[in-house]
Amino acid sequence: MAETKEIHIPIDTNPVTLTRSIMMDQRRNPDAKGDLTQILNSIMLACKFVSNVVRKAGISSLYGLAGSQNVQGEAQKPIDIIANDIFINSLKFSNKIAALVSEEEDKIYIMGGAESGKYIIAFDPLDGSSNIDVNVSIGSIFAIWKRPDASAPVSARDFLRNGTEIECAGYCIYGSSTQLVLATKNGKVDCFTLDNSIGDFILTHPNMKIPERGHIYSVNEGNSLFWDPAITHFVDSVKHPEDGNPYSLRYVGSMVSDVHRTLLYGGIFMYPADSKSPHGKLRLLYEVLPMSFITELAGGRATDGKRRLLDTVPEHIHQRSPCYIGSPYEISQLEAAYASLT
Ligand code: AHM
Ligand code: MG
Repeated sequence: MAETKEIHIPIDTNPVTLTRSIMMDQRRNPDAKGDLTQILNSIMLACKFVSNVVRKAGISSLYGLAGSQNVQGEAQKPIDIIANDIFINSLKFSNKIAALVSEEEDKIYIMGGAESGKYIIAFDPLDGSSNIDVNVSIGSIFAIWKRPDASAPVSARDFLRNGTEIECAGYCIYGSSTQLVLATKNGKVDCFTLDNSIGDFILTHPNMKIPERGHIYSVNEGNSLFWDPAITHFVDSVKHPEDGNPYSLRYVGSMVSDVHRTLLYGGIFMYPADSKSPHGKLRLLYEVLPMSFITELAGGRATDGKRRLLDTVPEHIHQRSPCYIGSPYEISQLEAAYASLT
C-alpha cells in the first residue's frame, strides 16, 4: 500500500475576510436590514477597483491632466477623477445611498432613484493626488451617516452634522499592500489587507489600538514661518525635549499614509491653520472627520487645538479645518500649548 504523506501548507483555510466580517456584524444586530452591508460591499468593490487602477497607472498611461488626450485621441481623465467615477458607480449600485459628497464634486450628488435611502456618504476617492506621479502611497477616505429624516428631501443640510453621528468610517491605503481600515460606531477599528490571489480583504490587524504615546511628529514644517506661537512651541518641545530624546519627523504628505502610521506607531499628525491658510488645508467632511472618528475609536484623540474635532458641525460641505490627530499624550501636550499661548 502506498505510504500517505502529510503535507503541511502554512495556509489559513478559514480567514476572517472583510465580506465575512461585514456579514457577521449584520447578524449581530437583529434589527439590521442589510443596507449598511450593501453600502460597505460597494465601498469594498470600489477600493479593490481603485487599487487595481492605481497599480496599473504607470504602465497604462492613466496619468495626465483632465482634458488631455490619449493616443487614440480620446479624452483622458486623471486618476483621481477615475477613482471618483468608480466610487459613485459602485455606490449607485448599492441603491442605499440617498446622496454623496465627494472632494471631486462641487455640490452634493443626489442619487437618482435612491433619494429615499437612509444613508449618506462623504468621501475623498483618492487623497494625496499630488503624490500620484511619484509613486508614493495614496488612499481613499469615507464616512457614512444615517439621514436624520429619510422621508424629507435629501439636501446639503443632511451632511452638516456633528462627527459623533458618523455610523461608520474608513480609509483604504494603496501602498506596498492595499489595506482597508474600517471603524464602526460602538465597535472597533479593524484593518484588512487585500489578498489579490483570492480577491478579498483579510483581517490582519484586528481591534487596532493607537499607542498611548509615540515618538513621531508629522507636519509640513515648510510652513513653519506662518505658524502661530502654540504650534511653534509644541514642535520645538518635541525637537528639543528636556530628556534629550527628540522625536522623529515623518511626513509623507499623504494624509492616509501619515494617519495610518500614526495609528500603528503613535505620535501626532498635524495640519495646522496658519497665517497663509487661516482654516488649514484639510476638509472636514471627507478627510478630517472620518480620520478623527477612526482615531478616537482606536483610543486616540483628535482636536483643532481648542475643540474636539468630532464636535465640529461643518457650515458647508467643503469646509476646511486645522487638525491634530494622534496619541492621547501628544494631543494633550498640544492642547496645553494652545491653552497657554493663545
Ligand atoms: P488633496 O486632497 O488635494 O490630495 O490634498 C490633501 C493632502 C493630504 O493627503 C495631505 O495630508 C496634505 O494634502 C498635504 O499637504 P501639503 O502638501 O500642503 O503638506
Ligand atoms: Mg483630499
